[in-house]
Amino acid sequence: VLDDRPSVDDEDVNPSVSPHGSALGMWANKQWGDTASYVAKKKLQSWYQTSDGNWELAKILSTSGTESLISFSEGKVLKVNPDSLLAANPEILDGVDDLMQLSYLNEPSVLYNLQYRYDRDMIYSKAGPVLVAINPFKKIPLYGSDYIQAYKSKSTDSPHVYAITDTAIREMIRDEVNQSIVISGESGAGKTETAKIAMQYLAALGGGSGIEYEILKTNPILEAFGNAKTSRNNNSSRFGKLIEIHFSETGKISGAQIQTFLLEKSRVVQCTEGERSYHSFYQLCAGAPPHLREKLDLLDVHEYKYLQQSTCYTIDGVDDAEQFRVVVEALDAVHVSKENQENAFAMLAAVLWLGNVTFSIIDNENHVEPVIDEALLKVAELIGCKADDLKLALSTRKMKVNNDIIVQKQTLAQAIDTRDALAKSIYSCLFDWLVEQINKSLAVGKRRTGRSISILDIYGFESFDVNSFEQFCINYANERLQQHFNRHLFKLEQEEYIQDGIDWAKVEFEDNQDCLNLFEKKPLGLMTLLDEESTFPNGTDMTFAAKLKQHLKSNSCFRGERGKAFTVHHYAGEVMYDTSGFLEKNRDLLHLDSIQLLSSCTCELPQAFASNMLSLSEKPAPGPLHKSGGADSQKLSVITKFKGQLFQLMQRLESTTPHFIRCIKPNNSQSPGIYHQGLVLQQLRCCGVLEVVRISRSGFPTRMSHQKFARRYGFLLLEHVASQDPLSVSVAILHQFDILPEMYQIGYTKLFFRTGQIGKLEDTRNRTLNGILRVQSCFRGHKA
Ligand code: AD9
Ligand code: MG
Repeated sequence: VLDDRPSVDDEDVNPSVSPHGSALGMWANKQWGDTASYVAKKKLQSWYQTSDGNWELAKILSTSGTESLISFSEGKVLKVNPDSLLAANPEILDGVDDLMQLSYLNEPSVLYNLQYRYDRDMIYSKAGPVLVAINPFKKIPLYGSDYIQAYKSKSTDSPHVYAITDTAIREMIRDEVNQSIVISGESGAGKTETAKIAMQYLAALGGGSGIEYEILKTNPILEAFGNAKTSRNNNSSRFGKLIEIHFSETGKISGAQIQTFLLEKSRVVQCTEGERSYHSFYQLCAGAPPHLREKLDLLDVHEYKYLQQSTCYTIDGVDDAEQFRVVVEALDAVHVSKENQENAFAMLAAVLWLGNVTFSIIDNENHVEPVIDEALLKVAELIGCKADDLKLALSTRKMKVNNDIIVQKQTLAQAIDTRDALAKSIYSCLFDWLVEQINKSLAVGKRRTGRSISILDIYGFESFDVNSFEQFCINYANERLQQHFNRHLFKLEQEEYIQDGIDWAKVEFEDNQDCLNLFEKKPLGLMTLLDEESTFPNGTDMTFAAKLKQHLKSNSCFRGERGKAFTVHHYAGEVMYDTSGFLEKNRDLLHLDSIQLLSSCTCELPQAFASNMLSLSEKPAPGPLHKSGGADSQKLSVITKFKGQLFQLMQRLESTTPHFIRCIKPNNSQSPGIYHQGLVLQQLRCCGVLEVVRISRSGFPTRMSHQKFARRYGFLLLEHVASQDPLSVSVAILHQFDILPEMYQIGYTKLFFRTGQIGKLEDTRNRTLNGILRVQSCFRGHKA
């Protein structure tokens, strides 16, 4: 019996030979590709989706009308609609390195291929130009000097972070162009680990001066102060990071620069059950040596209110005390003096003690004052101010009424807000200060050579049951990055089409500009409306939501929801945002009283923080806000600042050659060996891997030179072609097989096809070849 599946005997089964974006092109689809009826007719091995959403391999036994009889490996037989079946690849293609090598590139085939590899600890695969990395959640022996050597010497080319990093180094040297490695994926997918693996490779290849050691040591510091245990990841980064590593002409690392984005401040003062605040707090309490413990009057973690909000104090398998020593060693490595280290730890202690400050009611209007107790005294001591000044800053607020300054007492809720805002500011200033210290150290001896490799580890697209301002910012960032990704891959496509002179206009390409416009457009975009409402004295989350509905209702990427909610149609799916807290988080005000308090402190760090904040803020302008709002630090709104940072980031990335890594989380329990198809599929769609496919599908992903095409299919011609040049033979083949004109383009050197077209030719070719082989073997048998 002849096997009807396409055989993979000779040469390449998939003739898609483009080195880049087109790679994912052989995506089977109902428009142009291997339609269900084709699959059914040919009795191909196929994918059947079971009621739980998973795909199972099935063999088609027979098909009549709208019914196919299929059988599964365990013997079960089922009657199904052939429309529900998708073509599966021949076994010989199981676990190919690059998804572009698959003959049928439908969703179950991609899922199965990645799973096949994952089950064998091959966590890296290529999707054309993109590296897909699936988190193993266990140590796998793929790293270290032997592997680095193997990739360096090119003795292996299986997909790996090392391989993509190696390409970046080579291209940087060869083309004299800066490179970037852009890592994306959901929380817990492995971005930060992947970034570290790439840094390891860069350090090994470009090391020598010792600066590479410092660069690697920035990781434990930033992770201590910027990472926390969340429900999704025990070591979740709560900030975005771009590290730019500079190289000398000889390819040696000469320095580095780190930029961070939008640290999640709210975690310092509030924490969900099961999660933790920043690692640094727990590390300090567990690991501080006796003299420091005494100096900072450290308590046990259980005794700090900010940390008590969750009953989670430890992380399985993590020794906070040991981590503290690692962080101190790293701080030493990046030349933060012992004195400054102690100053930094004092700020951590001050934040913790601030959380323990309590208030008591002082009059019958419910005004409060902080209780002068150990907590208040410790905070004053740690930041270097008088206890009375701290008490005043926490209980009163200076207001400007006309030209007079009046002092207003605060209610309990206001006082708590003031206290928490101070704690958040101290922490985020400390974080920025640390980054500044690191940058000073890494810049030492840096010679500007203009060559660098940047690694971007930024929060991935997020869609939860309830989405707030943080998700709004994160998803906006991802929308920007996605556009960068699309444009880059599309540009590569375009270049190849233009080079070969094909009609480019026929390739329609849908990008996410509409969604970006929804965010950025002036005067009626999400961001402008948010900023506007944030400065209105009477603006509330409710009025903000109402304005959005009023002005954006006709935008196709926007949908107003009931109450305070709205939905944005992102490239990765719809997300419903709840506007609760949007205005306040966007304003992120710290009262001038608090800033003045910090600047009056005798300690170095609070002073530095205050002058930083003051330099960021403009002079309070006269306006409606100040009549009723008081003297606040008037700085840029959070979203405007974030947008500015992102624009800068995009500009920087645009001037580099990008390399993309998409991290995938195979399960939600952070466990090894579990692969949830549905979860993986959703991420492939979200992080744009399937989007690359969609882009390529809208073009002509399969391409083959005239010669190769004529050689491969010429023997199938039934009629003699007068001219034997490859182009004429190719055209004759196209005609004989009735390939519709919109399905292909003829370039100067190559033929370009829509998805799936080559499949039919391949099928005929294979059956013809099999027929010939059968005749030959009969003939041989006869002779014998
Ligand atoms: V988040 O958006 O910052 O919450 P990331 O950064 O995507 O997230 P992270 O790199 O922190 O995820 O990975 C999560 C955990 O997965 C790590 O702490 C490791 O335990 C595990 N992991 C990730 N990649 C690897 C790997 N290549 N090998 C082994 C890994 N374990
Ligand atoms: Mg991370």
